[in-house]
Amino acid sequence: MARRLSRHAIIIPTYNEKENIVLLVEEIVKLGLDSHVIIVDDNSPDGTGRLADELATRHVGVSVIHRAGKLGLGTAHIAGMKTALNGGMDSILTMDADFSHHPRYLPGLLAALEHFDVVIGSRYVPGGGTRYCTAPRKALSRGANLFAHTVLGLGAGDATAGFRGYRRQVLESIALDQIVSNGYSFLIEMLYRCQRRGWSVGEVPIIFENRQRGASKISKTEILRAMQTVVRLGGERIRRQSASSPVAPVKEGP
Ligand SMILES: Nc1nc2c(ncn2[C@@H]2O[C@H](COP(=O)(O)OP(=O)(O)O)[C@@H](O)[C@H]2O)c(=O)[nH]1
Ligand SMILES: [Mg+2]
Repeated sequence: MARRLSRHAIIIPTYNEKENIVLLVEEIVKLGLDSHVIIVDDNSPDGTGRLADELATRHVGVSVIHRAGKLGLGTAHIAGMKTALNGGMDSILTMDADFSHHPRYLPGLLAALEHFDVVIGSRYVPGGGTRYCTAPRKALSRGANLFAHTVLGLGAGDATAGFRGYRRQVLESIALDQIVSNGYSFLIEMLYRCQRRGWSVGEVPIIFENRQRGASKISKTEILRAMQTVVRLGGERIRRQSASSPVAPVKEGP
């Protein structure tokens, strides 16, 4: 029987999420999971960091990492991951603060982590989907996934989702400091590195609901950077493949 994972970290990066953070964390706490919430706030001008501190005072299972300014989604995830690893957590989950990744899916993600090394809360498996998303937003997500599948050979249906769980061994196997992508391309690069290391990836269907409160931080620059990342990793992949065998394609190793 699979080992029960006893201690989980839930990392929530925040930038101007004052309308969401308290509601979200209170809802997570109510679930009564054996988990510790780590909020990574980048000195949000709207005071999210102060609200996060109040949550940490109210709940022992909540802590906050404060960073000096908007340093990006990728490094926020990494900061949370390092804290979770240092704290001895068995599994590390990541989710957005805006309820697009609803806490109701957390138990399912944790259950799936008993069978897979990495799990994704996925829009693009049977039973998954999106709600209240605009056509351009849907097209962007579909396009980014298509690009990541074709160029990087990523197997997961939803390679750009930030709703994930990793077993601690997975994160220990990846040189987090060497990940150069920040922002949204970080999510693609992480998945690429997990797949290359041979870790198993499972997907749990979720309905991704576009945020009802606060504003999205995704920008045109971020989208461009994500495309550049896929091209860079695609080049790395081709170089690895041609170096490993001139005759036949070889399965990618760690
Ligand atoms: N700490 C931190 N959090 C960020 C940053 N950029 C975005 N976020 C958070 O990351 C999550 C995803 O961002 P969001 O704007 O919802 O992106 P979208 O869902 O793709 O539109 C949210 O919880 C944001 O508050 C950042 O630079 N630093
Ligand atoms: Mg969002």
